[in-house]
Amino acid sequence: MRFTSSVRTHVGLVRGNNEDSAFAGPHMLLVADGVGGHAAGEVASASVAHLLGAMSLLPKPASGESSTPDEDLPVVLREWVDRAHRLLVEGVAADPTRAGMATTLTAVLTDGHTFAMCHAGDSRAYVLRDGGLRQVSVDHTLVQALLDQGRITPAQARVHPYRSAVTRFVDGGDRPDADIVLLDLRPRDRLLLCSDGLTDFVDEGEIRSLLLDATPEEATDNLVRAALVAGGRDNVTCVVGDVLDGELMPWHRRPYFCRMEGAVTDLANLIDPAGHGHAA
Ligand SMILES: [Mn+2]
Repeated sequence: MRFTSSVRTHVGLVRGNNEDSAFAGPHMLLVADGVGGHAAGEVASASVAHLLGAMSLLPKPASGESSTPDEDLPVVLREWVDRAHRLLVEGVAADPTRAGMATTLTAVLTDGHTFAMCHAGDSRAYVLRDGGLRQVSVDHTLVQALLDQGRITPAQARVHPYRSAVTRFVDGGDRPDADIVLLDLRPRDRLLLCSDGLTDFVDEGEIRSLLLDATPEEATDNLVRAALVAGGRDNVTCVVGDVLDGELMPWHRRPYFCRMEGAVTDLANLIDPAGHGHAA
């Protein structure tokens, strides 16, 4: 199995810069929403998105790509996230004005048989199957914690003064506390990864209807447009990927099927634009 996908991002109608990054390739889908002053939010999201996206293009060093046992996929993803974290540590050391930069990360990787997701922050992953939409990520936010504890209602959560407070990130500080889980996906499932610039402004009923009966390109266009119609007060990024029955794409063909959008498309935002791998 692999993905066919579309990516769209928009700076929105209020903000002057886009701190979101997205990557979509045959074997990985990813959204990262950066935060931090002095343009460092862009650096965090772009560097993490670029590193993980590039890793998904590598042929596996072992003997044949399909020989890897399924349970290794979360371990692989964990290693990539740790490597991205070390890159951000290095980026802060190189330029202390980047201190405090951070990014959400929601990424799904496949080895052709299984799917693993890593997730930190308030970007989201949804699966559309047989017309039903299901959120498969858990928001790492203060309001989600209060909801889990039964201390507020969903209605109170929507208007909570601290609803934008995110409790987990990938940043240049401690090793990231990302969720890494296997996802049960099969051919004809549709994945949506999105930044909070979509979900803060467009409800899940509308998201579902915009994902139905549309190509990935139409769906991403219509989702981003819906966020703008609703005010567009944040950067908005959507990745829609359909699960295809088929072999992994040979490594030399993968770049032709990859798309990047947002901060990651500007080389000036990459901590290691030459990809020398100092952080490895
Ligand atoms: Mn955002």
